[in-house]
Amino acid sequence: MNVDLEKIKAVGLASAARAGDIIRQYWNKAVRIEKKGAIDLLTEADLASEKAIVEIIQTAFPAHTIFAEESGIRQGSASCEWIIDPLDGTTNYAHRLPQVAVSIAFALEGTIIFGLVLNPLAEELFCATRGQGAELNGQPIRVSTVRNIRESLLVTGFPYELKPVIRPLMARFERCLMAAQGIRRLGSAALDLCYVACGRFEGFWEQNLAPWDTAAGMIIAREAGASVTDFSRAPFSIEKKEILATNGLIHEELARLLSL
Ligand code: 2AM
Ligand code: CA
Repeated sequence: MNVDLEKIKAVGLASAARAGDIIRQYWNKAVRIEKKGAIDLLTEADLASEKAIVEIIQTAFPAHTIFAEESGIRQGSASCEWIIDPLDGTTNYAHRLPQVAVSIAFALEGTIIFGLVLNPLAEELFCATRGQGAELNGQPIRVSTVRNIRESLLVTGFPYELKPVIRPLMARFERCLMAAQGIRRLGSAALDLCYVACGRFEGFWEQNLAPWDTAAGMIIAREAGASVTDFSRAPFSIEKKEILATNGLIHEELARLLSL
């Protein structure tokens, strides 16, 4: 099947720009509001962002499937699918920590061929097209060249529902913490993947993510030279519950630390 990739990119970028404006507007509105009020604004920002993205994409491509976090449904032609997180890093947003993103990916017959992750507060736009590399604000990006875990800065995330996974999660965390130069926990899986892509981190792992958390970040990381697998080194797909993304050079070592 043939698609107009340039139009897909243009529409994806236009919808992200609109969503970014919305997220910034609510962010500025929330300055004088207490935390409880901030949570309502968060929900509003989340919903308004998704509504804007969906409207722009549906107007341009009425037959495409849209799979987005808040509506969570898949309808339309399965061969062309948009996978959308209108506001990744929601807890950060509620606490006014500017580590948030809009994440938009496009899949053709099940293969992601375009992805973008925009942090509208930091004004950083990551994007990638399959086979054409990855960019940050228009400049090509690559993974880091650090070769061992001892010199690596790693990033991870914790799921909302901790109880079922707390023991293996802490065991993995302990092993990696003892082995690495340092570990960060920033709260947006989409940005974590992009930070591996541009070499800020050597590796990222997390369990219990949803497809919209990883779809765009995964292609950005891969196009920047990252290895992206599950914890057992099998190729990652967005339906999987575990993700391990590294600069490639520390992949084996980190996978070994994660295997319990
Ligand atoms: P969110 O901010 O959109 O909810 C934090 O560890 C990262 O994981 C964020 O990207 C967060 O997305 C996501 N996340 C955490 N728990 C999740 C869950 N149970 N389902 C889906 N995504 C989750
Ligand atoms: Ca998310």
